[in-house]
Amino acid sequence: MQRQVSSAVGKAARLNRILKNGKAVIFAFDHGFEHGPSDFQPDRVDARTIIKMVVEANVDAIMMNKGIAEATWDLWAGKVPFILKVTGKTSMRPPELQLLQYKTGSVRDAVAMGADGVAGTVYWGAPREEEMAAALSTIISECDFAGMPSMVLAYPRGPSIKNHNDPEVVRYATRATAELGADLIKTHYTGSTESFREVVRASSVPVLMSGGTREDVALEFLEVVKSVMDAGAAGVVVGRNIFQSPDPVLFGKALRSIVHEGASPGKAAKILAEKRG
Ligand code: FBP
Repeated sequence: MQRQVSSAVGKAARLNRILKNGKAVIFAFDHGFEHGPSDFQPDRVDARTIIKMVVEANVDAIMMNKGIAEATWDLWAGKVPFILKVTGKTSMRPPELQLLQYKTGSVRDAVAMGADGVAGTVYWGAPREEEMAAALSTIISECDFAGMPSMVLAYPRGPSIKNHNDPEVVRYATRATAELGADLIKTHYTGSTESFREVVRASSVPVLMSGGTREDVALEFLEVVKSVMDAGAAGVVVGRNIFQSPDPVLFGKALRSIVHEGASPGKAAKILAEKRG
């Protein structure tokens, strides 16, 4: 085996903490910033309530902003890998600025916090795409230097994007992200196993599916998760479908059964009916 320099070792060690046998269920928890506290049920608006649940569900990593990570560190540190989100935007901004993410943290913060990864969003196709792509390019370089995995949320979004689930635009967005040098890519479902397989094939690095708004019928979401896993995805990055579900602990476990054990959606759905003591 060839000797590796320290930053390559650091990146491999951290990536192996996030991806177990190359797969992961990552919990996305940046909604308090991107959408506001109205995304959370009233009895779950305290971030600690949800973090406790997803730690119990044994998710493979949690992606969140700096302040929430600092306020909850005692619940997850040393138990669940942490990915620091370093870009964002609020939904309060004027409509013409909704397609722009700005910097909310740094790779230095991630190193200081013992993070296992850094995440940021690019809206491919947005009028100010170049600012977001340039910011992510710098973040990726800093991550490479620090031995820190980078995960890019590759979202096609802009005036010429009619449908952000269109297989061809998703495939273009993920390929452009891979060309920037991201280690992990999070993107939208394209509607079928066959089309998502083409997204995975064109991306060269692990691709994970982004959850989206909560499906009322849990089985339908679990079927989508199975579809992307069959397409060769490395897993899922899910927020609302977990934290808005009747039982986030069981929902997290159901997702893990598909991603890590290849369970059928029907078998995973049975987990949701289990009673917890
Ligand atoms: P969800 O699974 O809840 O969609 O979370 C994934 C995510 O990318 C979050 O990280 C982010 O806050 C949100 O979706 C963005 O949603 P949108 O921009 O579509 O409102």
